[in-house]
Amino acid sequence: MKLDLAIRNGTIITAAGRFKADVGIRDGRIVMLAEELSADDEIDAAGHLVMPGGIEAHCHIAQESATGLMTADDYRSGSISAAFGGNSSFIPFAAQHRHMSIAETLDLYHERGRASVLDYSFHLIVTNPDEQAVNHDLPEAFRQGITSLKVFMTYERMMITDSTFLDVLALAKAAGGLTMVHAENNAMIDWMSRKLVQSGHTAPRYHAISHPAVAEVEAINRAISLSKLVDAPLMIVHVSTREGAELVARAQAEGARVFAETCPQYLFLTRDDLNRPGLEGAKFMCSPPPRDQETQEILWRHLALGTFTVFSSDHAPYRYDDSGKLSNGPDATFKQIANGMPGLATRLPLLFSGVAAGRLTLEQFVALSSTNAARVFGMYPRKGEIAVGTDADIAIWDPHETREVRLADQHDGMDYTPYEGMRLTGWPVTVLSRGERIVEGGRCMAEEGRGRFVKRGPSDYFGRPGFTVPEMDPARNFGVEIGR
Ligand code: DUC
Ligand code: ZN
Ligand code: ZN
Repeated sequence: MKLDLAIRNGTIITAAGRFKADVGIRDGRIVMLAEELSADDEIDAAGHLVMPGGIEAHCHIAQESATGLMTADDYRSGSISAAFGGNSSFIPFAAQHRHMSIAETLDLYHERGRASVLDYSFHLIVTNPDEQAVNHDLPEAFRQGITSLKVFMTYERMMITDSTFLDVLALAKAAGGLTMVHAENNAMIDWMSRKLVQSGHTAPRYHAISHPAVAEVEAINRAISLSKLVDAPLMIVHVSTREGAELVARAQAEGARVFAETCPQYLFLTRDDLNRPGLEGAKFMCSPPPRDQETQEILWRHLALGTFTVFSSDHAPYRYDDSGKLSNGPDATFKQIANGMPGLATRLPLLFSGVAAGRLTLEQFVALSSTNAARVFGMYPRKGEIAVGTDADIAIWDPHETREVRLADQHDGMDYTPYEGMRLTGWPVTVLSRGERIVEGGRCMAEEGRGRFVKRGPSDYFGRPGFTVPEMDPARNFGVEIGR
């Protein structure tokens, strides 16, 4: 068979194992895995690792915050930055604000997504799950291949009640999808914040204090309990605490379809990073906030144990200027400063440092960076796998290259990186999307708009049987529709 491209002499790593083979690509897909392939166009991957391109499953691109601040990245710059970071596709959020219908929200983000160089989908943030949404708009979104939703348990302008959370969980379950949740107790944060601000504690470092670990732990416990009641799958995003991870692990051991994500900021930063002069600490403000070194160690362990299904950047880019962090001026309190930090390009090199340090195997790296996201978000095996028939979405890594993270090397719209100066070993050298080189030799070769919307299917729940609450037996009572 005539090939368009052959990747020669590399070591292929998948979530299931590793082997030496060449990769034959034709019409954007992998068509052969064999020894000694040849093509007119070849990439020599000797000494390099050939892995599924990363799938960034949590990032905020061309998204207005609840207070109207626009992120510093649109789909062009965001996707290019992600490509430099070893990603071949990404799933940003399409965020409903309360004055918008779901249909309007999706139209808006489909328009924004057109600029992407990566293949993309959206998780739909739902802030107003009224009758029209639950009975019509959300089922329609699932039909269009948007099979994951996100809800908030905090932020007055975004949060939903526990009761509507149950509606969303049951609905997503019936459609074979997945509900994601930002789990923090709103009242605890609000109460802490008021006390701090009233007593003049307004600097960025008080942001971390106003989001205590217990606020996350309480909300994770509640979210898991709600998902158990209706036996519905749940993904807890950006878990930052030891007890939070332990609640997830326990629910998984019970068979519940509970999944979780953690992010680089919880492994590489601590609350001390917020403690800088003036408003400088705002660069490290995100919710939930970074914790401490002991927690970092425990979260690394839960990554290796499989408690976390995905490792995402939570790229939420607000510049350190008046378009972002400083939009409320130099005297802003921590409550008036946008939450979030960049990380599209650094997520995978940071995670790879865990391989170099012996914390993770290469196979775990692939699972956490790509394959698991493809599975749980309904894109597998087309994405996230190296096998005959899959999209040729491939990242070729040099596991020995050591580089320092520097703002000057970033391609996003930001004016800082929280990881400035970190020396990391292991970097992507060539990234392919559907067989096309999108990054090579430090250059982006992709044309704006080449990315395609990926129509996703049902989630793969990793064989978890679910968790049935006896009182909620749908055969005997008025239960929410919970077909398996
Ligand atoms: N939650 C996120 O998922 N990202 C940024 C800020 C937030 O609260
Ligand atoms: Zn969140
Ligand atoms: Zn986020």
